[in-house]
Amino acid sequence: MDNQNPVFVTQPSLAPLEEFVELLKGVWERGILTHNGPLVQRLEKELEQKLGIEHLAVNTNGTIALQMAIRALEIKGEIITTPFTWVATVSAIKWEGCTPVFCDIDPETLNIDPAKIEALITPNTVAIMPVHVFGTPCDVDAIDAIAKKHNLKVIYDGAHAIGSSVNGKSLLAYGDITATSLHATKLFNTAEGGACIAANKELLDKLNRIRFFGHNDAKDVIEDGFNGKMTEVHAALGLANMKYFDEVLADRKAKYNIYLEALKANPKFTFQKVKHGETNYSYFPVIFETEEELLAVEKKLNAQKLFPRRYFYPSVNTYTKIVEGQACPVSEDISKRILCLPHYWKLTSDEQNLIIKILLD
Ligand code: T4K
Repeated sequence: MDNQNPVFVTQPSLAPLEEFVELLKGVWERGILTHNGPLVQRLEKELEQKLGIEHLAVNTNGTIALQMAIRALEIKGEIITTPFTWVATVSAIKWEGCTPVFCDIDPETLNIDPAKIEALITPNTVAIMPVHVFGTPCDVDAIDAIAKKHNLKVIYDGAHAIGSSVNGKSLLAYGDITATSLHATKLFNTAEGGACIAANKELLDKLNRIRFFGHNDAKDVIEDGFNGKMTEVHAALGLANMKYFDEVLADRKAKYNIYLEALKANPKFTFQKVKHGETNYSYFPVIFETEEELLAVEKKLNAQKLFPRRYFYPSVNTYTKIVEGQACPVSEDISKRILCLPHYWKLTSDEQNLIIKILLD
């Protein structure tokens, strides 16, 4: 049977509207819409409790969270990062006056390849900014060891990583700072939003000042800050959605396993490997043998109103406006052959089965 309604790569996970409205009533009564209001503070506490972490500050979005992290660590120079990411990782580095240096990826985990980092370190290197791609944990122990040896900071781009873990600990707890995204397309969302998770209280205080124009309590300005505040309306959505966090995560895992079981025996496809810790199963990427095969399958899916996405294509090191002359053959190759299948809470089993059928056709 033909598919009737368009199915996109994802759809926001949303609590019932009444539960969001209930929280909004309090916002209306108080008249406090922003500036570290009670719901923002509650969301921070609930996220910390849910993830078993400390020192979390929410903000406007994941891109600003990365910029806040760079500012808080007061670094200027070269930052070693991955080309297999969303452009925001690299634009954040550039907005903060630093230079991105691309390190190629491990072809199995699709994350930065720790074995290739040291060769890129120069006297100007100040930090490593790996990405936990699609929620799959990086080799945090290896990265930590390199950073310690060369006295570098580590900022994890954990935009996809809420709900992932390593050594039984939330993945967001690693590095000097982890920045995450709470965007509509993420496992847990506040429509737009993000958060920084700092290694200590001193850094957290600094991040809180940076997101509030650099002010301290005495209204002096003691940081190079900007406006990175989350509103009460966004926090209300986060609090409403929080109730469904575990259900959404479990559903992603179940659907991820359905895809994997159905497709794994087919030699045409390979899959991202989880070698360290546990993923949050938030994306389902399939790696094809060739770009031509990917395009042919994409066309068949589109004909049935099924719209997967080519995350991440092209490899960020090849964008015109980024930085010239840094080849990353593994990332460039995989970028051309990888497709993320529709994967979200309300995806029906009929829709998922149709996607599988078309892939196996
Ligand atoms: N670092 C990494 C590694 C990232 O992946 C990202 C963002 C960031 C940093 C920065 O975090 P933020 O500053 O964004 O918080 C999306 C997201 O906009 C972006 O957040 C995300 N990564 C990136 C991987 O994907 P698009 O251009 O694919 O979004 P869009 O609007 O095409 O959405 C995809 C599908 O989702 C649509 O086809 C339909 C559905 N959708 C989307 C939205 C926004 C909905 O159903 N409702 C919605 O409201 O970028």
